[in-house]
Formats: sequence, structure tokens, C-alpha cells
Amino acid sequence: MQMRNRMRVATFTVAVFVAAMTTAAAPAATQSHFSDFGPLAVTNGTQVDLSQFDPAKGALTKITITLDASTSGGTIAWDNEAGIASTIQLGIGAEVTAAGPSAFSVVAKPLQLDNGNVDADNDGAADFIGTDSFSVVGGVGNDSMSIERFNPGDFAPYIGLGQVTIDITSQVETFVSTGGGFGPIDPVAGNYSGRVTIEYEFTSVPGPATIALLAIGAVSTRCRRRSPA
Ligand SMILES: [Ca+2]
Ligand SMILES: [Ca+2]
Repeated sequence: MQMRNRMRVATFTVAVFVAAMTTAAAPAATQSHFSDFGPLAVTNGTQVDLSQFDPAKGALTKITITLDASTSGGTIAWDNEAGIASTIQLGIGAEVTAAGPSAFSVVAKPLQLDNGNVDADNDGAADFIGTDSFSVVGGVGNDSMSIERFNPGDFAPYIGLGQVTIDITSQVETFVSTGGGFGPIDPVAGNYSGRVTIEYEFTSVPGPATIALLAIGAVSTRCRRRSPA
């Protein structure tokens, strides 16, 4: 009879221990928020507000900010001034920066890109017309970049029940790559838009059920120790 009781207590203790360990070893939880911006003329800026991390949910361990940006409506032309024919890859778009508190900054560079072949300079002028020139008109560019931060010393502005403000700025970005030719570009800025996503990774605070299980486990262990050998 006594043996059967001891077995029962031991089995129960193991079950509580396993339940408690399963809870303790649970993977970190995540929570994310996003906000869209634009379309805006490139060189204009804006702001987006995102929810802070609610400290009641647990301890913040990592912040990831992702910037998805797209561009359209820009044009760029290039005119060959070299005496040889050339390949050309040309792009127009934006360098978009999303900057939050604690110097969390992420940059994306969406570009409308196109490529082709041009003749050698045949007009002695950088006039952006003729068979020695090339243009990008239309199309859409996309880019996405993320940053991750792990230093708890940087987290304070992101914790609370309010909002965290992310500043969005932009400037004109161009791209030129030739196969031997050279010449000037004539860029005209377009528009850009995008989305900022913030992800909070955290370890959960143990709930009342977990604490109760741990307490029962402790009591069971003590009962077993007191049992006669
Ligand atoms: Ca020319
Ligand atoms: Ca020309």
C-alpha cells in the first residue's frame, strides 16, 4: 500500500515537472504591427506611428524593423558621348530611409530599371534623343530591407502602451552601368510608397497556471522526501 502511494506521488511529480519544463522551454513569442505610407513625391518625407510593446506581455528580447518600399513615375535618360556602341543599364528611383528611436535605421532602394543597346555617339551632343540614347519610362521598382536589434539598452522608447514614431525620408537614387560608353544622365524623380513593419520578440511572463504547477511540483517533491525509505 505504502509502495503504491509512493509510486503515485512519484508519477505525479514527474508529470508536474514535465508540464513545468514544457512551459518554461516554450519558444519566444512574437507580435508585429505595420503601417503603410505614400505615395509621395521622392524627396518628400513623412512619419508613421506603430504600437509600442506592451510590457505586461513579457520581456522584450529583440526588435526587427522591416521597410518595404516601391517606386514608380520617374524617368531617366542617358546619352552616349563615346565613339563606340555600348550596352546600358539604367535606373531611377528612391533611397528610402525609415528611422526610429535609438538610432534604429533601415534603408531600401527601389529602382525602375531597364537595359538595352545604344549606338556610338552620332550627333556630337548630349541631347538624350536618337539611337545613341536610352531612356527608362514606366515600370515599378521594389526593395525590402530589415534590421534586428538585441540590446535591451536600446528598447526603452519601444516599450509602453502608446506609439513609437518612425521617420520616413527619401532622396533620388539613380543607377547607370555601361559596357564602354559614357555620357550624362537626365533624371526626373517619381513617387514612392511603402510599409514599415515592427516585430517584437519576447519571452512570456509565466501565467498563474504555470506558477500554480510549479508550486504543486515543489510540494510533491517535499512530500516524497519526507516519505520513509
Ligand atoms: Ca550623343
Ligand atoms: Ca543623342
